[in-house]
Amino acid sequence: MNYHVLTLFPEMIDRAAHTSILGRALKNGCIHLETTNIRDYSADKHMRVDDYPYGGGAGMVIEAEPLYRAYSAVKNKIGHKPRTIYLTPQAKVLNQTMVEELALEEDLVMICGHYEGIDERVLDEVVTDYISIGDYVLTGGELGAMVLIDAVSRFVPGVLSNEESAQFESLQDNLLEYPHYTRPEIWHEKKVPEILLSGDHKKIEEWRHERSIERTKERRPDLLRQSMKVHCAFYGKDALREMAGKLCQTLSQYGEVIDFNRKKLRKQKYYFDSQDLVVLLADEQFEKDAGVPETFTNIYGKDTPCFIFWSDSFVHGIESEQTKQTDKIQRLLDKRGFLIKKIYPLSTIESSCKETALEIRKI
Ligand code: 9D3
Repeated sequence: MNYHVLTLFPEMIDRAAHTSILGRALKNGCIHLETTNIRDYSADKHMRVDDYPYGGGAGMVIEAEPLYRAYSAVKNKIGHKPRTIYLTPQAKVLNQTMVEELALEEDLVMICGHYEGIDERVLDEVVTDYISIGDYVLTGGELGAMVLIDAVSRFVPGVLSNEESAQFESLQDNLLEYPHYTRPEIWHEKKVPEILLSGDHKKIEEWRHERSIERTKERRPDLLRQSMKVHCAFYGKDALREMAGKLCQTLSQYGEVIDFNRKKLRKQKYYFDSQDLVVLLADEQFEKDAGVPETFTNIYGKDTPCFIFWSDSFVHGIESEQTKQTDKIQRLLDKRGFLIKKIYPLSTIESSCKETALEIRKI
């Protein structure tokens, strides 16, 4: 990942970025950072880059031309029009989904304003994304850029060690994290919860999930309303089990994998509601065996969002027989209360588990 920051105060970025985990990542080359002082591109003999606002009012406005020249230098280095973020309070507030999506870029250009703002005309030409870091007022965009760099870098391969890994995020399930404890067992007469000493991993996981929900209810009830339970149901060859497992893990810390290959599970009825997210995976085996709906006839939704990964021949099926079958199951799921969000070819799941997860989380 290459970060390019255009700012009037490059030392503010440089200092912060060369510390701790980011400092290590810069040293070992996982990330690169180049700060450009917009002032270096001033055409003025006093190196001035701002002027009074047309229409009057308090403060100064950064001129279009110096910023444009600083930007062009970076753009030429990159070789194409880059993803260019203007940090501003007049924008959508950054969240984890946006962070993970930005982490897929090779280059990120960030523009930091100071004073009242920047001439709108240059922003119109170069900015691809407007991002705020929260609903409060800062003195400039530098801390915003720093927050973005910090959050994005956690998803750049090699930045975090295995221990620090971004695999299981506290925000991944829209639930807050459970409480943590370490030695000693008793501190200020407070004992560590008994269950954590039991060694019963299943019980511990259940306990942690309950504490997560409890804590979210108390501190962030707004998150709870948006949180989803993920179920990945699959039917087909053994390879699917692995895919379903991997996707489920990427989507949710507490996701559930349902194996429809087991006859017993196929007989059981499944009821989902609108807080559930159901992902169905099926390969050609499904097409051969079941005659279409048999396998997924026992699932019932209630405005339940649903993603389907279908064997590629189904998705791209030109032969009318296949299209008919896809239609049939689509109608069936629709009647059952599922909202089919998207149907993907199964092959895309393997190559891009991560991108797929992001796509799914956009709903
Ligand atoms: C005092 C001037 N304000 C008028 C009410 C407008 C204003 C301009 C520039 C307010 C703050 C700033 C500087 N802030 C940022 O550049 C900024 C920011 C922020 O202030 N809050 C949240 N996210 C961001 S990202 C960049």
